[in-house]
Amino acid sequence: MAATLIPRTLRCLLLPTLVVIVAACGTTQTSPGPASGPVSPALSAEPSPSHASHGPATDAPTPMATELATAPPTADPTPEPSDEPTPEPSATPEPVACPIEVDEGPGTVAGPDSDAPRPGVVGDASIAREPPTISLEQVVGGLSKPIGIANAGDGSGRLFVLEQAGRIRVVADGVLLAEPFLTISSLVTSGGERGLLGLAFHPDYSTNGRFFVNYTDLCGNTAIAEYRVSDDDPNLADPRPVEILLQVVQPFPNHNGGGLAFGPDGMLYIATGDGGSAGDPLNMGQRLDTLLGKLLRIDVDGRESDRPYGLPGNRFASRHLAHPEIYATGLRNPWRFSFDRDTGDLWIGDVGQGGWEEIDALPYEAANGVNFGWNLLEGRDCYVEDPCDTGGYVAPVAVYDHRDGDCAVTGGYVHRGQAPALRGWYLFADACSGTFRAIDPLAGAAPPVSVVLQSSLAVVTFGEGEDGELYVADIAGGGIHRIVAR
Ligand SMILES: [Ca+2]
Repeated sequence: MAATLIPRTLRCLLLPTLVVIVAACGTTQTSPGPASGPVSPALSAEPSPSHASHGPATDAPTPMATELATAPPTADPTPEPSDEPTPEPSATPEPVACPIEVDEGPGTVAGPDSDAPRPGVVGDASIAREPPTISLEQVVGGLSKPIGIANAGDGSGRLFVLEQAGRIRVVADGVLLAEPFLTISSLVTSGGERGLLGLAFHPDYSTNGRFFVNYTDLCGNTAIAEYRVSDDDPNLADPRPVEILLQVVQPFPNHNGGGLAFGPDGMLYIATGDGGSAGDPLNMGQRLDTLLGKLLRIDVDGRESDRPYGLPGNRFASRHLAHPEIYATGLRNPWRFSFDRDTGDLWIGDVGQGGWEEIDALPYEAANGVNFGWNLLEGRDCYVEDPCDTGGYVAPVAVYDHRDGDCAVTGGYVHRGQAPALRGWYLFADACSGTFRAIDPLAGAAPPVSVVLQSSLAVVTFGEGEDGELYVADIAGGGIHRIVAR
């Protein structure tokens, strides 16, 4: 099971795919807001492999895929752990109404911005620090395809781990609880780059019990939904969704983004991919009439007349035909992003096409209305046309190429835990190679990138504990590991 999943998952993260629409529910455009129009039959919950859209050429074994296929067999993540039976939420799912395609035409193009901020979060080089070396300590194992980690910020010290197929598990005092916090597998399409992908707890979770998830729905589209904890058990959520806040139609099975986090401003940020295939054939990254290829920002404490959330003053909102949820654009697959808990700085790991993996970083206020360049740029290089004008796009703070088995960046966090050697370093990894890297945010606009560990894990996510310690999930081995200084 695991052995077949890994290459599939990772290949989908990066390998070029031919432009073949496989689409669930046959949609090619984004459409926020409630579903309308004809109801399509629900898809099977078990999708065909998302790389079914790959042409034969791109599905051929690659050095990377070969390496993964022969990677040391990690423990099978036991598809169905012993605690298996979990009462499914609302036992009979409603018939699925898939959002219909809304073609708004070419729409408005983001374009360059002459005031685009410089990359980096400080911009002044300081005294170079010796990069740390790290190691990993397994906290728990036995998870089924762990793909996300979050904390509730409620003083409990618990970690909440997303299992791709649609469960949230609780790690309390270093122990994986048998009963899931939430099970929504009946609502989730899982496999490849799809599944239950993101989780964020409301900043006032300890008093209001509200939390938010990002998953691939039965139509293959992205859903952002609100849930609440149950009334009487802090380790159990109410299985009934409060509401679905936002749906984003996905034209292809890959590049679904997935990250979800509250910013220092109390707003909910949502990372979407460019919709998939390869090379952004629908130009989602540079269009403002789509929610794809973006970092979105919404106010879950507000409400508009036509939206179940408020709009917090995103700069692009004033542009013709632009979706007002757009905070930043020009992203390819910002699978994981984070805010530095001390400084508020925004860090994005944007998965590249064939050439460059990139890390973007800005003070979060400075990221409102910026264009990170995809698909005009991949990393710092021209992508669709060469030469190209790179002015007006925010360049990455760091890039690395695909030599040495790298192929898909997993954005991390600035370490704010206890170990002095790690404090203040931005740590991230590559999902294909298992290589961990570090950046000193204080080392200027183009800080050096240092390799700090070569691991054998399939690191698909980082997560931050309430105490600032950092964890990673190994989707292949089913473990959660804490990062420690060596
Ligand atoms: Ca970029």
